[in-house]
Amino acid sequence: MSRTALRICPLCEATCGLTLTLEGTRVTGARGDREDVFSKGFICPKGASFAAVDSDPDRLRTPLVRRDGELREATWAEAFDAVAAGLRPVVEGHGPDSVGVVLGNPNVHTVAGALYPPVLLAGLRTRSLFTASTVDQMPKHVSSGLLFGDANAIPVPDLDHTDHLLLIGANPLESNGSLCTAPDFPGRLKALKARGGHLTVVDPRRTRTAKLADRHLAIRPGTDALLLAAMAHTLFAEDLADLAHLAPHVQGLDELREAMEDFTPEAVSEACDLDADVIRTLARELAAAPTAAVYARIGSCTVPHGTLASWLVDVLNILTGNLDRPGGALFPQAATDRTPRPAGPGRGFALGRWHSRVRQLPEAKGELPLSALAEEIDTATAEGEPVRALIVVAANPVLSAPDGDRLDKALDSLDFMVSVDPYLNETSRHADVVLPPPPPSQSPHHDFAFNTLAVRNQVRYTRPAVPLEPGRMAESEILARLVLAATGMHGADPAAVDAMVVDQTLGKAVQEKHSPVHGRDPRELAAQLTGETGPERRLDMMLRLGPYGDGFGARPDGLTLALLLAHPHGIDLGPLRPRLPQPLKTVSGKAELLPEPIAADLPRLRQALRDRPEGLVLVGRRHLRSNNSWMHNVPALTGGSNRCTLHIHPEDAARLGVRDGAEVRVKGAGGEVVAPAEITDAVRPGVVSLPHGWGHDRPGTRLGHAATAPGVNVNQLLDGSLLDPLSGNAVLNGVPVQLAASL
Ligand SMILES: Nc1nc2c(c(=O)[nH]1)N[C@H]1C(S)=C(S)[C@@H](COP(=O)(O)OP(=O)(O)OC[C@H]3O[C@@H](n4cnc5c(=O)[nH]c(N)nc54)[C@H](O)[C@@H]3O)O[C@H]1N2
Ligand SMILES: Nc1nc2c(c(=O)[nH]1)N[C@H]1C(S)=C(S)[C@@H](COP(=O)(O)OP(=O)(O)OC[C@H]3O[C@@H](n4cnc5c(=O)[nH]c(N)nc54)[C@H](O)[C@@H]3O)O[C@H]1N2
Ligand code: SF4
Ligand SMILES: [Mo]
Repeated sequence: MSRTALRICPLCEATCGLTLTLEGTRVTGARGDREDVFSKGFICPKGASFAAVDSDPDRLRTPLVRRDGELREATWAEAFDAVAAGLRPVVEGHGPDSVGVVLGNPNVHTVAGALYPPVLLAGLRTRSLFTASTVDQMPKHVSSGLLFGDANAIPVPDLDHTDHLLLIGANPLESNGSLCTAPDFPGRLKALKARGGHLTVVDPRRTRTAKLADRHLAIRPGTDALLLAAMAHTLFAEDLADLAHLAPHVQGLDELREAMEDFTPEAVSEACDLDADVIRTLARELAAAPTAAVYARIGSCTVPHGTLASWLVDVLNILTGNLDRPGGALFPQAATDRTPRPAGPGRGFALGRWHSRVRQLPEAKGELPLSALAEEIDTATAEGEPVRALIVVAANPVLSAPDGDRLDKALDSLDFMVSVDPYLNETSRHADVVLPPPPPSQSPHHDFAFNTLAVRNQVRYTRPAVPLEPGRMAESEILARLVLAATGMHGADPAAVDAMVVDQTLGKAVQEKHSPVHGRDPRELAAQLTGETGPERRLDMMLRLGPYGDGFGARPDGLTLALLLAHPHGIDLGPLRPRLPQPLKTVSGKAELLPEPIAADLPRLRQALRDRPEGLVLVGRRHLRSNNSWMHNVPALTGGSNRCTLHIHPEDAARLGVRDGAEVRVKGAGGEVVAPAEITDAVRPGVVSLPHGWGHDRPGTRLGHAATAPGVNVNQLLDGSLLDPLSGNAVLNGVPVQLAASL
């Protein structure tokens, strides 16, 4: 007999509510949940393929442990014994920094990934932390850290209310949005236009999003910071800067005006390949719109001036008075946010508190660049121990980071490696132990991360749609046991990990004057927690301490897990509201418009005014039915237009003698790949495009379908040397390449 169950989709940042159809314990279908308070029935082709993603026969069912060089099926007990035996001698013999931790993208899409990695890092005390953030959005964290004093205070565009959206280096019609959680992003953009709003898209490719726009500017890759600086310049030059309600919360306006002096529209025009008049128009329109928001993503982050571009996005929102007002860009307030402390000066944000061993690259937000992972393993220096053991959770850096071939070799040289991953793929094949989490249908879901980036405040939780299959272990228990094995407590009850976090959190909360539980007894509070599992009790605790919480009885109508469970389609908490000055945690207590590290990086941007790159540059692209490196194994999500081809403009193709469909050799600093050409004027002249996450042709993986159309690894064209210096983020777009017809 078939039944249905609700499940929030974990496959992208849009967090749509799904209604799953189940036969017994098997998911057979998925449709949008029309009653979901946020997504209201929206679903995309990926979500519609939830069943196929969930039941992929290549998903691992048992742990694997390497014996005599071979990965073999093992029991959970054997696997964790092997983890403890592999990690502890490295920690004890070489110190905690010799154990690297690599955290990948799906950690922001799972309950376990939100709750346990912080405990692992605190327990292990390693500084060798590498995450997908430094091939993605680290520039935004750094700019928010410097501007607002909090690396996680990221304003999001008020999509549903704005009159004017300037959208840069993002393609939400395919990606469904990023650092801006908005189920049905396409519908929201169409609604913006339908209410008379204006959409400008800046992208070197004429994307599906660009086609929807009122204006599309095909900028030269890597030059958005120049464009935005020239817009800021124009606002000052034409006396259009108007901070309005923001004036009391901002400092450094005069210094900023001076810093923008050189960036006239004429000065940047040639580098950006945009008319100076068009740049002026963009600035004037932004200032004139009743409300407006500038929003930028991957194409503006993964470039040499990623932090400057990210900073300028918020600078423009501030200069036009659009930050922190409805219709502009606002700070969401998630239900599991910590109890907001009273406004006032904070500790600020520091960069470079330590450095990587080999290249001396500064940490950002406690992380070292993923681009430096291979060298931190394979290069000996006098400064300290190399990374000898690796804990990889939900990451596939062999494909997602620069120079996978070098990383491949480096991983092979480790003393020990453990991967928490459902697949035996390009990265996990190097592990000594693979710990497979259950498929999403067997896991609970709550968006700890994405609710802090959502265009509407709301809260939803879904329990596992089906029980754990026999032999499966919940990912939260896998990670709790991993924490214990890594920190010398192998064999202890994994529930102790949750209990410890609850004790520490409540112990701290009762001491905070602004907390609703100030002065109470933490044991009495802990006894009130409800939930069937450790993660549920922790969610209950966070909700109750949070900004909408019941404060453990202090606000009886407030949120609790029980209340959330009584609302299976979620609870709407209203539109985004102005919050300043509360989110500011800078030392001055104000938004600091021209922080010192930014000012020190501006000479590099001035230099870029004169750069005229010759030859072709490479950019990426995402396909609607893809998700980074791990969905090419699902037949329903591959084929058709989702192919690993090299997009090239007809003029470039003619000049280089490249025929449509012919194999082309692409060379970069890190290596070369051969891919079929797809001639299209959707990409501007001088730019070629390859998608990432392909290259499934390495031996020893278990990705049967992906291997039938492996594609090539675009990141092999990179050698890891190109970084945004402030954030350590890899440069993945605007990369110089050479082309030659193959054979
Ligand atoms: N050239 C180029 N490179 C890029 C990008 C680009 O635009 N261009 N984009 C970058 C971006 S934005 C990102 S976020 C990174 C992503 O980089 P990664 O996070 O390294 O890559 P993913 O492909 O997302 O791989 C995630 C891994 O998690 C596993 N996984 C899936 N579901 C689960 C789960 O529920 N639990 C666990 N434990 N594991 C799971 C998958 O099998 C896979 O091995 O790639 C970056 N790389
Ligand atoms: N279908 C699908 N959805 C996804 C993912 C996926 O792999 N597939 N990945 C998820 C992840 S991890 C992330 S981080 C998000 C990313 O979400 P988005 O940021 O929307 O990602 P992209 O679709 O890669 O869009 C980036 C755009 O930037 C353009 N671009 C490249 N270089 C430049 C430049 O120098 N300047 C400007 N202005 N534009 C440039 C590219 O042409 C591309 O169209 O998507 C998420 N959603
Ligand atoms: S848009 Fe994202 S969250 Fe929504 S159904 Fe598609 S993949 Fe899932
Ligand atoms: Mo990402």
